[in-house]
Amino acid sequence: MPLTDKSRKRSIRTAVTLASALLPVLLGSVILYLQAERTLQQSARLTAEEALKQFDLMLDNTSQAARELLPLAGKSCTDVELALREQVTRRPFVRSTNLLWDNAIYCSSLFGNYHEKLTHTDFVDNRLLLIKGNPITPDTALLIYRLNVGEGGAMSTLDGYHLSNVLRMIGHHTLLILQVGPNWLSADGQFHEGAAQDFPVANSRLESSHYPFGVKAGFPAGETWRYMSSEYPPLFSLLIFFGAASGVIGHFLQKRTSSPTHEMKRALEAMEFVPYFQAVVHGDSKKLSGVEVLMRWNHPKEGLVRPDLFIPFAEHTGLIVPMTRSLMQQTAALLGPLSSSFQAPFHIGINITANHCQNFDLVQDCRAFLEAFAPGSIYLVLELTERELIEPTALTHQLFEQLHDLGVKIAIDDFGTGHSSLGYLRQFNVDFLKIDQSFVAMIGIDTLSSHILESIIELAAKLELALVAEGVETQAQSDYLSEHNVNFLQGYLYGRPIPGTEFINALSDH
Ligand code: G
Ligand code: G
Ligand code: MN
Repeated sequence: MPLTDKSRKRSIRTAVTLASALLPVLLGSVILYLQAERTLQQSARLTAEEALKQFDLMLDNTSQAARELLPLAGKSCTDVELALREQVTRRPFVRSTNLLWDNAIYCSSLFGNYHEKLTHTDFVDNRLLLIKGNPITPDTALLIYRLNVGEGGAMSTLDGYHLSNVLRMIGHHTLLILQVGPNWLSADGQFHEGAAQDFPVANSRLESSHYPFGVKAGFPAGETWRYMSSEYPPLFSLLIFFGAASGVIGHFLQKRTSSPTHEMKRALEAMEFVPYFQAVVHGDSKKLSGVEVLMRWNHPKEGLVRPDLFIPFAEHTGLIVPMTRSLMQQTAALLGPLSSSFQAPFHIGINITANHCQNFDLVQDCRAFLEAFAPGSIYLVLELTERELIEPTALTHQLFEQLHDLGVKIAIDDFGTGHSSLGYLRQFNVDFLKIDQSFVAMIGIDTLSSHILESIIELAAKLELALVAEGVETQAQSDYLSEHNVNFLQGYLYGRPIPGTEFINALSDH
């Protein structure tokens, strides 16, 4: 393949292989990450629900004490002191009970007859208050439940120790806090003022429907990755396996798709094989007599590729046939519209190979080609190289007959380098001999080559075949060939092979 920059191709291929390996791993990781987030979200919610239920139960029990004591509010402390203590003993979470009158405690389970103005009056929903501690245990948070009727009231307090225990035990791996109005309690038993911040991962907040408090559950930053690394190693191994498999598949698929045949078929469909035109001039007047169509591969990455690099392969695979067809169609589309302005029949040379002579498709291709031109405005010349001669069979005999009937001319290309016999030249109805460039290059340099050249010229004259000299580069060669009556000249001296549009511009300039 004509691939000049192999290392770049290889690095692209490596990149594609890597991408096909990484893609499943990355996609899978994203899915696992989302799954882990979902799992943590559910876990946080369940934990919050569990804690809420537990706190509701504890408050049910505690509030019951206040409810039972409320009718005693206003009564003499000495008479009801025992009832207050009984509630404390009977109820597991109740630490103390109090009776109130006119927003002041007048009776307490701890001190009996006692007087203290209430310092906190900002109970949430008039019922619940979380405080940092009281004068007896200033560092243990307390949750106070209060009931009021008129001036009388009853309070029961719940020890923060029990609350933080619940937060710790239910929370386990989950971070959990209890929020009561503007204050909150963390699992370490610490009292905090202000609203608690949201947790970085899977934050979940629930409010009790019975009491004015809420709980918040969640996880510290980075928990999703920690969870994945502890729970998903088997899935990760599977992902890596899939990644490796997909990488291997990607690698082989690429190898397949970049096979030369595939690449050339792609190029054919993409119309990357384009015609270049090289002028052929009359030997005497040096006026333009026609062109030879030379194929070029306009490769998107490799640039312009010379035919010697891909034609042998195209011949080997038989792709040369559709490639030449495309070349003929493009040439017809370019030159056809100009044909009415051609004065003498314009020679258009197309190179064909033995592949073209295996069936009659070539006749159809030539007919379609000729139809694109004004009648009689061109000679279509098929150039057959002498390097590999076409075997004369019944089929080829018929084929060349039909081509002849169509008015198609035949040229033997690279003449002098092979060994075509007179019988061969006659059998294929040859019209032109194209003298190989190697003989032209030796004019005035090598006497033996000059002799061969002269014999070719004589032979052509005897057989009444027109002669074309190829590879004319110097004025001396041109003069020599004109003196020897060579009919047509082709070479850099008159013009290099140029793209279609350029050739048309040059044509219309003349
Ligand atoms: O165009 P360039 O100068 O590179 O030509 C190199 C060789 O490729 C020449 O031998 C020429 O005959 C051959 N070649 C160019 N175009 C075609 C084509 O369309 N078909 C075939 N079979 N050979 C071609
Ligand atoms: O089909 P054929 O093998 O005749 O193709 C002609 C070949 O000769 C093409 O490769 C074309 O580019 C090349 N060519 C045409 N004119 C000249 C020239 O003057 N000098 C040299 N060196 N090559 C030429
Ligand atoms: Mn040729």
